[in-house]
Amino acid sequence: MTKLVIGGAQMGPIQRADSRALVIDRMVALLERAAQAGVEMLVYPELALTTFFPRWYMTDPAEIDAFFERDMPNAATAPLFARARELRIAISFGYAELTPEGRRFNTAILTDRDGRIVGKYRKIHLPGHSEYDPERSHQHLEKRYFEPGDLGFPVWRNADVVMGMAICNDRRWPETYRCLGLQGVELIMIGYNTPSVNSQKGAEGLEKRLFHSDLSLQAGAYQNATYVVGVAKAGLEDGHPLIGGSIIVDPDGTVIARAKTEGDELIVAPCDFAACAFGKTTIFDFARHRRPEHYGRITAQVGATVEV
Ligand code: CDV
Repeated sequence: MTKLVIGGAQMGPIQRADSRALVIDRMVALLERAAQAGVEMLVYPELALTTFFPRWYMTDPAEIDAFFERDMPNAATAPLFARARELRIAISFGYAELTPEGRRFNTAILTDRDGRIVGKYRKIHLPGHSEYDPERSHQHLEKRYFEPGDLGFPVWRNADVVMGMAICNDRRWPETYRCLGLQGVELIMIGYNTPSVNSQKGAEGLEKRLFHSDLSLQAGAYQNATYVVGVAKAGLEDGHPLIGGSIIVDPDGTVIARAKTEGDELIVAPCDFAACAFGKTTIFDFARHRRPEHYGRITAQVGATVEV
């Protein structure tokens, strides 16, 4: 069974005025550190190339378009792909995707160790709202700038490991992990941008937000007997704080690496994918224990209904 050294490249804040070139320099610096640490698969955050722009209410199409990538790789990201290929490190990172048809997605890509894109995921659980909301302490306009992903939850065999991706809010939904778990996933990579304060509940601050993040990532790993890597964009971005708390979780649900800062920081864990087998063949042996005849509501129904 495969062993792979996994890295999480947590990124500190990216300000609205920061250029793509500046961000790519930081991503390459993290890649170099990862190479020194023997990392073979490196995971970057959601929307890694820009500030978390859904906090801004914008109406000017040109202003919005400036946050989106039309091609991947492109001129700005080519140095990252080239260096990853030289160092033989597979990478995944998130970005805002504008398709040739004019569709917009919150996307993550996965490369193999030769720098070729082998996987793409488009965020399915888009949080927030689509119009300016004066009731919130800050805006979260993902429903304005993106449409829900249309690629489902695919997996890829990469470096001999079954890998899947999800993005930020997806990590709070058990459906995400189970769709990947049903395909035998062994490594789930999840970038995130999570504000340190709940925009609709000011009393919910950093400590509780980190707790919910850990809780979600650890439960998803344990209940599907898979490694999970959660990687933050963190710190004070455009005056708005984002949680850090990047972690790597083993298939037993235990945190085996954790970021200590809210800046650019590498976390590393050597992962033995043989460790996925125990859970997958015992308590979470889906073929023996699942009862899908009782799970119809999960796909037939969206909102909760009280029928008693
Ligand atoms: N980028 C995100 O998806 N952020 C959400 C916010 C709404 C809290 C998250 O689930 O972390």
